[in-house]
Amino acid sequence: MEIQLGDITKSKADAIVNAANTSLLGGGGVDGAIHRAAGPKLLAACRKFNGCPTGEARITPGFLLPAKFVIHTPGPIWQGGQKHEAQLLRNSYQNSLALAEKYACQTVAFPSISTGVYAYPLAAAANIAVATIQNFLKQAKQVQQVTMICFDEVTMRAYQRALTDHLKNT
Ligand code: AR6
Repeated sequence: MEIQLGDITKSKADAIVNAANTSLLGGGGVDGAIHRAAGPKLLAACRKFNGCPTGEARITPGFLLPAKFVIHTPGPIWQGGQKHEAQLLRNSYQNSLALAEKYACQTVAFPSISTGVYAYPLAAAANIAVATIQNFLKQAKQVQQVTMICFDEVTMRAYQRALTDHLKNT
């Protein structure tokens, strides 16, 4: 996997992942940016799902985005760590990757799910993301490259640290 600084709406990956909410009807942060860049057809496609539970994932076309698909997953809202947040965040990465695999995506780009408005502690979230992605890549048949696209340097450094630690310990 790779870690980059950038704007996920510019990514040419086969699929980009959206840090959505359970309504799947858009919001602020990366969700707002993806809906603005994809155009109004994205919202129309999302309405058909009637929402999505935390940790699950749904796929739509990318419409006006360079990416072919958008995979929408609501990550957990941080509530102190005793509300299954870690498992739910793992599920968001795992279920998004499983959908990418099912749709024969070779390249997938993720934002830092749940570490913005949802307030998941950054270092802990980065460790979960890296471990889940690296484990998935060991057995993936379609997905070849996964990129974490970090919007700021603090976030990028946290994911770089998580990847370095993961590679040291495996
Ligand atoms: N490209 C990549 N990363 C971005 C971009 C971008 N264009 N814009 C923001 N980020 P957040 P959450 C980063 O709050 O915590 C929405 O309203 C951002 O800096 O977008 O999962 C949804 O509708 C941060 O590092 O997502 C939900 O209601 C990361 O993306 C709620 O926010 C995630 O921040 C989801 O909260």
